[in-house]
Amino acid sequence: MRVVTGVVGNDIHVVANRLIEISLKERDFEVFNLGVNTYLEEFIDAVIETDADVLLISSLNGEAEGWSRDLLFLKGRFDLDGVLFAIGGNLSVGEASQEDIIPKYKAYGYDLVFHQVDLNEGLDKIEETLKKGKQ
Ligand code: B12
Repeated sequence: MRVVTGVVGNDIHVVANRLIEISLKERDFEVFNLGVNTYLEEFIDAVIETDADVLLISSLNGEAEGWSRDLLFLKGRFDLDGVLFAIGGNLSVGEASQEDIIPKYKAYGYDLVFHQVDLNEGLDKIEETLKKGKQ
């Protein structure tokens, strides 16, 4: 399975990004890591070019909330129905509950949303969803 990953927007928190790459490789994913400071359009280009099964975006400083508003528009322009869209990290600027954050990001077009969730718990859920097939 192929995964495109990276940190969205002008976010330079790199440590999680490195850990995610290592953890995905340990789980036998083929990883295309775009690193920090990556714009949504670049993620979509990479998903198309690599024919990825999963797009896994991180946001640590909370900027994802702004950038993600274009996701549905970009998904509408390309045939990305088979791709699993996941996002995780700190998904708000300041404090916010999972009850507020999860529906908001699902409305942006993500299939799986992990706000302040342990990385391995999230990766387990991604693998489980891929096994079951995206609904
Ligand atoms: C180190 C650090 C920095 C360093 C970054 C150095 C670097 N190049 O990486 C420096 C000092 C540069 C920095 C700058 C800033 N930072 Co900073 N930083 C941190 C700090 C202390 C640690 C981050 C870290 O590396 N943690 C270790 C990794 C392993 O953990 P993690 O990042 O949390 O990632 C884990 C999870 O989030 C999760 N995860 C991440 N992505 C995904 C995806 C999925 C799918 C899943 C399931 C899980 C998952 O798994 C990861 C691994 O366990 C945190 C506070 C903290 N204690 O967490 C603040 C923090 C992230 N920073 C913060 C802020 C605000 C900033 C600045 C805006 C500060 C400023 N005013 O300038 C700038 C932003 C710069 C930018 N353009 O992005 C805030 C963000 C708050 C928010 N979201 O509302 C935090 C939380 C501090 C705080 N409490 O206010 N920062």
